[in-house]
Amino acid sequence: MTISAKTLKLLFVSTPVGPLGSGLGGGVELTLYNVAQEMIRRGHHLQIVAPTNSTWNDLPLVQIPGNLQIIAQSQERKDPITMPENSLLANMWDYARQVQANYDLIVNFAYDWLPFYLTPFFHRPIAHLVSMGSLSNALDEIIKKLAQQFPNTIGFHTQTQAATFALEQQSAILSNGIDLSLYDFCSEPKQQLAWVGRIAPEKGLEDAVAASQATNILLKIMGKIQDDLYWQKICQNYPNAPLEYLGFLSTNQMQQVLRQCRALLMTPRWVEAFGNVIIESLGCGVPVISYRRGGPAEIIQDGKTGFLVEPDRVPDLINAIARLDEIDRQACRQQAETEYSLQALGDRFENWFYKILHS
Ligand code: HBI
Repeated sequence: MTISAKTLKLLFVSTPVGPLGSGLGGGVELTLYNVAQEMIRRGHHLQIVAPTNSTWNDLPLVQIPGNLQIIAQSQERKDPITMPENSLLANMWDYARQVQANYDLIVNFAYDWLPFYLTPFFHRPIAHLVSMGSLSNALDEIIKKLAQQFPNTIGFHTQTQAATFALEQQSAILSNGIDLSLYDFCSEPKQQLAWVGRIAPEKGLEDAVAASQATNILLKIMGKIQDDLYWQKICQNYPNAPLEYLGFLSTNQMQQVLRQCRALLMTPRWVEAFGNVIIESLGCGVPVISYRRGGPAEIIQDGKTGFLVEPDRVPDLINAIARLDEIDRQACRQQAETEYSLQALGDRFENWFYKILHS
């Protein structure tokens, strides 16, 4: 049988920043789950190498112990690579090394130096999904080297994100995708807005809170508090903002709140590689108002499924909120179905895997 229709034996190696199901892995956790689910549905054989205490009991996990990796976005661009003792990352990749002969392709979901460095030492091909924009010189360097040595094996979510690494080679642009059956369309929202994401400085929550205070529209905030001081400072600086913090919710709980909102506010301070919450919002028929920066600028159809505004300008967020009635909520759901379904995601990843195995 030609390889393009062959059943693949895939080994997915998780992000090392938190157990799968904890939310610490942020967007890449959701991506890993959705791609794994879709590959199994297509009949491929899959094993996921995951941190201990992972709670995904409906997917085939091998749980590996060890100390979590420091999150990359908390480090400086010139910082040396750090590895804790008894590194979970090293332990996961030692496992992958031991079992590699049982698989056609290994897929790395970690935004960390080690898996990129180890790739030439493996005798099985490794595909790398890079889940954030450029943050570290050491990581940029090893990614650039690998892109030259193994073309097509580096995948990004968006062109904008890929551009931050300035690679010579054309890379795989995979966008992202979600299980749209988990998101219920809502045509009649309440007078409320949503903000969903890890509560940390790079996500710019304070701007959404400022817009909520200025418009006096209730802002439903959902997500894990990653930086407590940052959250406390926002609460002190905007005492009159009508906020409701709901914590880190399951996908179903989150979408039950999100779907009833007039819009999702996306206020990234950095080049958001993609922005899973955007397609989750579109899946519920909820338009997205975002800074014209990174992934959101490639996803939102300005004026049709949301609004793109000048980065870091709260008054422009407020103007866009006033224009929300111009948006047809059905058009938001339609875009999600066309571009961000599990089917569309699976096609992009499967084609990427076959392309790597062909070359
Ligand atoms: N930091 N060191 C490290 N490794 C990761 O895999 C990682 C991270 N920070 C954030 C993160 N992954 C994900 O939340 C994003 O890629 C979405």
